[in-house]
Amino acid sequence: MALATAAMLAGVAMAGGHGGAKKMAATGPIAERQQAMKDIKSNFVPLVKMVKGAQPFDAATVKKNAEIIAAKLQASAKLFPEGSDTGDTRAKPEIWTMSEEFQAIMNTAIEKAKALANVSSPDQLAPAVMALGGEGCKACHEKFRKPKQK
Ligand code: ASC
Repeated sequence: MALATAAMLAGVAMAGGHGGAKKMAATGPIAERQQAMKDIKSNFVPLVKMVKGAQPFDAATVKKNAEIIAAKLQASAKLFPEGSDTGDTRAKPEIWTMSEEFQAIMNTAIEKAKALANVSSPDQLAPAVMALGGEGCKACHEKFRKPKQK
């Protein structure tokens, strides 16, 4: 558990590095889901900092951020319509060819976000953050997101 936690938190820290140059504002499901993922990330990062001890534990912030994450995951589940696999997107075709598995991971992520919202003590935080980041974010990205192109 300790090693897995450290590895995942390192991954999250690295994942925090992207952003950089702003692209032109776009519309449609691709842009909408990308914005949702950014919002999910910005709400997740403070909770990772709490796990690391870089920010004090605060149950109200955990609840608020996790509820936003759950709502944005629920919204994003509907932002992968047929035909939104081409253009400026790293979405893999498997999202549509294995859509049941994709939706199942989405549902797991939503479930884990809701569980995270119910965390009321510091000792519950790390496992709940790990479950969302690992079984939700990371599991889906590894299976259904293309690597970054240089
Ligand atoms: C993040 C981010 C992800 C997840 C993942 C969790 O902050 O951008 O994709 O956390 O790294 O393992």
